Amino acid sequence: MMKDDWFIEEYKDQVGALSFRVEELLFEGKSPYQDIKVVYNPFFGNIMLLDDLVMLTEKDEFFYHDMLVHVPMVSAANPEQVLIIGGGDGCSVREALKHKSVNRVVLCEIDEMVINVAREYFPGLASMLNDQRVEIRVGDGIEYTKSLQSEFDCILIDSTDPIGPAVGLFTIEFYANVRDALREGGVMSAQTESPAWRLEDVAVIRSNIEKAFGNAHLYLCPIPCYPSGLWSFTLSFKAHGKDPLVFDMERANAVAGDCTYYNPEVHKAAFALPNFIRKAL
Ligand code: AG3
Repeated sequence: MMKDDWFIEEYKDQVGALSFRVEELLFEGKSPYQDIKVVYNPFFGNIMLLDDLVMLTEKDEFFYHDMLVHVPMVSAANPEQVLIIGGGDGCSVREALKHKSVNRVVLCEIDEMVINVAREYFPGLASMLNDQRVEIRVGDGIEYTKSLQSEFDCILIDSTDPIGPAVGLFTIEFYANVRDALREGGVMSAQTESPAWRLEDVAVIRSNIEKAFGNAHLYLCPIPCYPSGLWSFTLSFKAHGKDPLVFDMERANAVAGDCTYYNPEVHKAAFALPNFIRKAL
């Protein structure tokens, strides 16, 4: 919500909030799925809010997108075809295309307005949406994945929180379809919420992923602009018995040269889990 010239994202049960001073409200619109706002803050730059939840800021979107994308990409055997569910802002597309092996990226975003707003208010972040290797599908990622069979090397679930239209993106059925949509050697990574403030939810989501894949490796990253500042992702392999700490070092080093957050050491360290999280999983 907005209060005076502050944007406030209230935390669960309204015990606290994350807030930014808003110098200017640049855009406000209602799509069939959500309320979309773009606000400007002199430190963070343009900020995208969906239903009054922070999705990204120009200044620090790199934490999230580097870790959502590069960890699975260097873990996949040979990522040529990439599917991104959600991610209409284009940042995950941009990161995926940093990998030389990629020849096709399908972006399946349910809300066309997110894509249009990204193009207009975040042109620097969204520019790779125009790359010729990118196929944009405006539609429901749940329905789309149902129709796929062994097609992608890497699938990235760049979703909003598990509310509204995104609830279905956190179910065993959906993750099982994602698994079927992967080729041999394929890998999935999903954003899986804050273990600091929604630990029970994180545990349920991770367990859903494990039920579908037979393996689910939680990893962490600080995200200063999301509630609590601590975020989780979950990596799963189509194949069984894979070690998440074994990945293509050469490709990891190569892409790290072009990253603000990601490097191979950060990749390994991200899988180290604090005791309270270990205990909950
Ligand atoms: N995906 C949203 C992650 C969840 C943020 N949650 C929150 N602020 N309560 C971000 C999409 C960016 N590509």
